[in-house]
Amino acid sequence: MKIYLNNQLVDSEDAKISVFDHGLLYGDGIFEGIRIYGGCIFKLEEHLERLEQSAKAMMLEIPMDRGALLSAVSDTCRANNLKDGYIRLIVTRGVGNLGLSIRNCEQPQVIIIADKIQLYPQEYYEKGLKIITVPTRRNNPAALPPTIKSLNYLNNILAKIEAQNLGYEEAIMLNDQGFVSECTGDNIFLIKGGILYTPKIASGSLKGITREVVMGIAEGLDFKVVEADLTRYDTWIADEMFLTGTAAEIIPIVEVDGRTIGDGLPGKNTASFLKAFKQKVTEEGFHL
Ligand code: PXG
Repeated sequence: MKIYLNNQLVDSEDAKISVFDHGLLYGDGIFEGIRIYGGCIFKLEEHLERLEQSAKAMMLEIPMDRGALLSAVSDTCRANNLKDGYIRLIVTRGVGNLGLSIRNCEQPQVIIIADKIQLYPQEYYEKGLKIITVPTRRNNPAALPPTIKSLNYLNNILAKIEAQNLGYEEAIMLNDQGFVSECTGDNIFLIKGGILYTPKIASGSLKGITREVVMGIAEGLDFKVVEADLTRYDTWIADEMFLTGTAAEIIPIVEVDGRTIGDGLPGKNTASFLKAFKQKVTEEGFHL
């Protein structure tokens, strides 16, 4: 496998970075998870835009412009003959000394991995997923904006550990006001009375690219979309519920905190959203 590292494609055994990289020492870096479907990179421009915004927010200078990043991502896919899979684009603060200051980190590192995707078990899509609210709250945006897709995922990992300790695979995270924010690696949607609801970004969620795509699909399916302050109660009484993310695409939720959602089976509307999404990924994208 070829890895993109510092302007070149190297063998994975040679793709090594320094132990003094602040990405490792402090989680000081950013990333994007991107899908490639049938040789088309899905929403590449949107992912690059979010990466640039994450960089700007943490005063990290990506040493490449949009065009160079786009070429590097597609070159890495081509070098690995990857037509369907997962692309991990990472920018770290780079090598510095043992201190938090970013001033001595002179060269941010750009790393691109293009590999096969580890898909979620088919069972999740057929039977739906049961999830649970966990005590760990989503980062307060005033402390660490969840809109920055940083290498610092400990908040989400702690929530995932709590869910797994309780026998669940995914967790609902609330914000510090008690409103629903997101899951550990996916955005949340629910359908109630023919309206599609999702937590506001201000609730402390990532501005998911799949979330945006789903909101676009809703228009075509004649669903009104409302970004709202949602409570646990709102999720319990939903007619349908699903999660969205680059890896997950759209996963139906059939139980929250022991409460059955709808009739306990993946919802019909959820299936329509997934069908429309699948269609989009084959029709739209950046051709290699
Ligand atoms: N919230 C969080 C916290 C995420 O990490 C999403 C929502 C969904 O965003 P997108 O833009 O993907 O629709 C994410 C995305 C991984 C992996 O390898 C994680 C994500 C995406 C792809 C892979 O764990 N998280």
